[in-house]
Amino acid sequence: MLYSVRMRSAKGGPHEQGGRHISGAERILEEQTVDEAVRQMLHRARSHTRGKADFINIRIEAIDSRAVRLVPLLPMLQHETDNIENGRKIAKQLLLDCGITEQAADRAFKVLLGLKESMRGAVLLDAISGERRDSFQRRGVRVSHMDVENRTEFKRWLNKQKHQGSHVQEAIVLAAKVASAPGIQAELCWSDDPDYRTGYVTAQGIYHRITPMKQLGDARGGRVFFIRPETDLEHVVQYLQEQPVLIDWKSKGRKT
Ligand code: WAQ
Ligand code: MG
Repeated sequence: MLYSVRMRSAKGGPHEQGGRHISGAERILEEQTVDEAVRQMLHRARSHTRGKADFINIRIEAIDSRAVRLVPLLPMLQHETDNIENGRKIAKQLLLDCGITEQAADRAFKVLLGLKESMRGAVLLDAISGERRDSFQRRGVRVSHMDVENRTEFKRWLNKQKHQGSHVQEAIVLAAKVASAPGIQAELCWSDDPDYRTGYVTAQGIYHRITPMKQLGDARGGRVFFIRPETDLEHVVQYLQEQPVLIDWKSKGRKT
């Protein structure tokens, strides 16, 4: 038996009552490590750069380990440039190169740049028409039930690759799950944390880190998942939200 441990926190009351989202985190763990994970999540909710949460929800659920799908980690590439405009240009080009239409790519930037407040989840856009496909409105589709195997070792390995910090650790896990979902063609993301300027595009099985993607001090970020037109929406949403996934980061013979 494994346990799914999930946290979401907000300020100004619960999310459902209009509280502003502060942070979220999740793990898939063996029973004996659940307590420590809960403690870390509480700390995170109370000391986040987006503010101190006054609503914290932690949910713990048992899951059958046989239901967990193992998914490989994506190879990473790094793109650095001197300004935001160029960062976004690189991101757009990567999207076009993998078959997203210009219309859909432009729409994605427009949606993310037009947000007055961050969403908790992601926007699903049609990779061809650019039309929004999910019906989650201001909340978006929340990807959940994912983690990485041997997290401590994974962090050490990432640090050695010069990919430091919790943002990249978490983003790469989410991106690997998203990339494994049926019908997803690409992802565009930048953080809603005001002090974090790196964003990414996942396309053709590669995680492209891009710096900078936004202004320092800006607390608006977001995610867009591009889906192929013929995709069964219900199926992909169910996979993103509920399928337990563990990232098997050693599968390509990576050495630690
Ligand atoms: N499912 C769907 N969308 C999510 C989720 C989720 N579980 N978590 C966050 N989002 C959306 C939501 O709209 C947030 O406002 C937005 O993504 C940004 O979330 O390589 O830190 O957690 O250095 O602030 C990317 C670069 C960092 C990492 C991304 O995102 C790197 C980041 P954040
Ligand atoms: Mg954030």
